[in-house]
Amino acid sequence: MKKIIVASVIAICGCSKGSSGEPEKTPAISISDVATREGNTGKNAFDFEVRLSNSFSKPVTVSYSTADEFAKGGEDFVAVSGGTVTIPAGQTTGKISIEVNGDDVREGNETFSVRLSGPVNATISRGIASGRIGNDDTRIAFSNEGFDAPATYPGYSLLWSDEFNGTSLDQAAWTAETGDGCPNLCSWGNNELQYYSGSPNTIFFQDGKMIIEAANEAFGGRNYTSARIKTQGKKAFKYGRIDIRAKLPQGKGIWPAFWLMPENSVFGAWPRSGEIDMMELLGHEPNKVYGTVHFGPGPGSTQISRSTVNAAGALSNAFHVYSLEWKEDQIQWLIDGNVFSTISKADLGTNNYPFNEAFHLIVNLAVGGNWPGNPDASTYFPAWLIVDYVRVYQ
Ligand SMILES: [Ca+2]
Ligand SMILES: [Ca+2]
Ligand SMILES: [Ca+2]
Repeated sequence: MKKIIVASVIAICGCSKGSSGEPEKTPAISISDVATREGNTGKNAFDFEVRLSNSFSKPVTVSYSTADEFAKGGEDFVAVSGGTVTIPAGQTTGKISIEVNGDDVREGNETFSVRLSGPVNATISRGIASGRIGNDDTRIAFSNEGFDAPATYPGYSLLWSDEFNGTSLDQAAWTAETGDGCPNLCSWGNNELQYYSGSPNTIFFQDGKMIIEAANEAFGGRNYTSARIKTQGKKAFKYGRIDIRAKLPQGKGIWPAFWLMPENSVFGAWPRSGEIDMMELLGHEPNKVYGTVHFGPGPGSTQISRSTVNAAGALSNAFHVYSLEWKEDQIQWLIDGNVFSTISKADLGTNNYPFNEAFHLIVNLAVGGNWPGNPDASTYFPAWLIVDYVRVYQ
């Protein structure tokens, strides 16, 4: 009779009976997140704790598997499918150990997940945990392959160059702009999402290159950090040839640009004094480069914009040289020495031609905005704009 009563208790409350003779509660399992550094060599254990809400008189088992997020099984960690962990009777904690592959290459802080299923003698209260592999590296991996410009051109002499062979930004030539454009030009006038933090994580130097990094890192009220540098007040140019050798990033919502703005705005506020966009790329069209001029009476822009497609594929695959050939009443855009757009004074029609004045250079890496659209789940961060040199000939 007593056993029948106990059985009915089990049926009603899902309880079992412990050694004390009191009804015991079926435990609930939860798994905790892990966030730790990647490590630089070998395999490093990321230990996920599984915990029972209460001890139980029988062993508890639960299955687990890993799932890729930006961290990929086989590449960043050792994927597990159908693993099992047992928490012995009377205990409340167990451990799921996932092996993370260490390396010395700078990456984003990538995550994967560990998912619990099929509990025995327990229920699941928190069944998905995040494993965050923290970047602990400083150097990015890239090759120097690609087009390189000649060092000299007939009829030109080198006026100024930055070969980016040092370890910091040349303050005599460049200013790193900070902020989100507010209050005067919030979101830099384009609904861009990044905050130019000015931190060494957003501009760094490696192997004779300047690297601008856009990261999905919250800062200054924005969800992304990046960098923007300009020569305003330090280096301004009128006419000549400008060569910039660079490897461009790609990905939805990634928007690198080399562009020029008027040093003195002698014809008034934008766009009346003009804007020359030497190179722009929208990360979802990684093989296409745009060259544009903005002009006109305003307040909106009148523009002439042309593009060219790199037949060899994404411009992130190799270095290319982006150039302007700029003369009185004419501007040409080139990639790897080939002209893809020519604009002359006559093309502006009855508009004032503002491009026979001095302009300064801007190099930036934007995230999101009206033209490229915003990043999505496919966008890999960090994104890197790798610049080998800027050379100005006259
Ligand atoms: Ca590492
Ligand atoms: Ca790494
Ligand atoms: Ca260089």
